[in-house]
Amino acid sequence: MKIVHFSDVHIGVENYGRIDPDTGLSARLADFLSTFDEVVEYAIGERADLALFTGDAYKSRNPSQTHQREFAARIARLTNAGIPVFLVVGNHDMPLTAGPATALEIFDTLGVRMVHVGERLAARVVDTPAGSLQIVSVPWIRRSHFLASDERSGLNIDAINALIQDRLTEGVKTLAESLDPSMPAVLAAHVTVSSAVVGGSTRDGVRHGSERSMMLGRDHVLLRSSLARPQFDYVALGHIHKHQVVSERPMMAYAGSLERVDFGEEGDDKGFCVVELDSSLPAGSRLKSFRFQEVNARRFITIDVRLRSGDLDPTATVLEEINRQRVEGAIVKLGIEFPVELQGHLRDADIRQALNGAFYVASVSKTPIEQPKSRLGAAYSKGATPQELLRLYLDSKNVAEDRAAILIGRAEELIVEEV
Ligand SMILES: [Mn+2]
Repeated sequence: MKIVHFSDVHIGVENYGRIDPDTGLSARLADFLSTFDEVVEYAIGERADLALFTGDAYKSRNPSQTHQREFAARIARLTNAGIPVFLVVGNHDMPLTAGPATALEIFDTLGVRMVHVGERLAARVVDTPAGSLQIVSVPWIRRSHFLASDERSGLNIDAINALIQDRLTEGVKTLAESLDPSMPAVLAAHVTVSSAVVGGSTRDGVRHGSERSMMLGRDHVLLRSSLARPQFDYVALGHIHKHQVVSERPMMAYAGSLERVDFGEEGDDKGFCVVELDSSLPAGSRLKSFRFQEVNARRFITIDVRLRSGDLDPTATVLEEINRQRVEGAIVKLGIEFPVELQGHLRDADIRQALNGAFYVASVSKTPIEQPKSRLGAAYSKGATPQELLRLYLDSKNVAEDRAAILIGRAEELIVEEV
């Protein structure tokens, strides 16, 4: 049984893109739809038995009609090819209050054949071309939906989250134990798992990801052990945009988002998971293969150039750095740091031209940097000891040698005390 697990499609994210004057649509919409198309084409081409979506179809909980049409068109391509689809409701698909519809329940309302919506914590059996599969769904949980107001009264957010975490853990355990061990079973959840790396990583190692900026408030977090029940042959996760395998027994993975939302995801691979189960094996051991299939997501590139004083052609140095990167078709951020003496020596038109092939130039920043003015500065940057720095300072102030010796002696006492 072949399962294509994808997640966090987020149709409607339109930053870093221009509006096409002919269609009135953002050029970024085409990006998000085209990676989604890659998933659909893969599933059809490889004759997948199930397309499993772990939440966040849209950016907005009130997606535009265009966004809904494009999402539905791709779901229809899957089902028309005979591939059943399971959709877990994510936080972006869900209204803030309990009354309004979720962005996905229209499929249930219309009774669309072969489309199943996991809008609550529940287990159900889905028929696939390779036989039946049990799916336990854990949609996003909103405090106000999940707990009655009297249960929440008097509790702070941490206590409410703890209650939700306990309930979900207990609920998953009960559902897992109720499963038929003779039939394959997967868990499909839109949730943060405590050991997951939340952010993407940039080249400088700073972690900050779009999922963090797209998540509002403080959310409940489940322990890996809450989901890693032995009854599951695979645990499909959504919500965190960075693809990652959270555990291997049972195999538990975030598919990750299909497109990068911001520069925090510059270094992250984007794609979806392909999971094969062998239904003939015993419960919890049916995973035959797992792999990550990359998609052709729009690239984000940060170019940092630090010019040195005495550079005779700083523009050429910047262009060289730009040309070393693959800016063609990318969303680019350029940062130039230059010594103040080079102020006014950069040819902006040439730099703009070098960025012409980029899909979108997010920013070009030019920051003048002060040069070290004294010997102190030069020594400091070399990692001199505090004693050496003090010696330099006293020399620069022309302090008499005998007085300098006393001051250095006192300083050493203080430094030793501090250490
Ligand atoms: Mn989410």
